Amino acid sequence: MGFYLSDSSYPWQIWFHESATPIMEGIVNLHHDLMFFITFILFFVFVAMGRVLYWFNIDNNPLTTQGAKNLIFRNEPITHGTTIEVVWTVIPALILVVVALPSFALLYSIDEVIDPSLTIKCVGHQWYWSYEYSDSANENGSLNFDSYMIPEDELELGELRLLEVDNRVVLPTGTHIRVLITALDVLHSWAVPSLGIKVDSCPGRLNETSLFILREGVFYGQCSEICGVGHANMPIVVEAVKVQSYIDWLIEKI
Ligand SMILES: [Cu+2]
Repeated sequence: MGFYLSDSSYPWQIWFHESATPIMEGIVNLHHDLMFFITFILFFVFVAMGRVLYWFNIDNNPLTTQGAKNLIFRNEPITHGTTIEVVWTVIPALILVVVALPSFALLYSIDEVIDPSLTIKCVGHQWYWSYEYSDSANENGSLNFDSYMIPEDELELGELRLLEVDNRVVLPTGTHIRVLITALDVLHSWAVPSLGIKVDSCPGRLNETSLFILREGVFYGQCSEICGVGHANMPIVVEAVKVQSYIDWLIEKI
C-alpha cells in the first residue's frame, strides 16, 4: 500500500495523520524540529564511537614501554581532558534548552481554552463512548447519544473495520469547541490523531481540552487506555462539517 493522506489509520502506517487542527500542526512541526537534532546527535555519536573504538583500543594505547615502540597514534594513555568535558556538558545542555522552549510553548498552548462557543462532553464506558451536547437541550434534557462500534459482519463496502460507529460526533469547523472528557466505569482515553487530541477519561474526574477544526472531514480515533476486553471495540468518529450543516444536524437531532 502506497503513501496517502488519510484521517484514519492504514496498515503499516508510520507517518502522522494529516492534521486538521492548529494543535496537530504544532505537534507535527515540533516533531520535524526534533528530528533535526535527533539526526545530528545520532550521526555525531556514531562517528565519535567509531573513532574511539578505532584509536583508543589496547593495541594503539599500550601501557608498557615495549608496547610504546609499536605505537601508531600517540604514546601517552589518555585518562581525562578538562576542555572536552566542559564541551560535552555545555553543548548537550544548550541543545536541551533549545528543544525545551518550543516544546513547552506547544504544551501550554494545548492547555489553552479560548472562549469556546460550544461544549461537548465525551463519556467513556465499557465499551462504547457516549456524547452530550450540553448547550443544546429540549424538554427531555440535553442532547446526548451513545456511539457504538459497527461489528465486522455489519460493515458495508468501503467502511473501516474496528473504526466505524453507529452515531458519529458531528462538530462544526472554524469554531472554538470545549471538550470535556470523563468516564463512568474505568479509565479510557479519548484520542483522535488528526485533531491532535489524546485526553485521559477518568471516572470521577472531568478533563478539559479545546478543539478548533480547520477543515471538513471524518476523523477516526480509538480508545487509548487499556480498559478491558472491549478496548479495541470502542472507536471514535468525529465528523466535521460547515457550521450551517452542523446547525441543520442539531435541529434534526433535538
Ligand atoms: Cu476504553
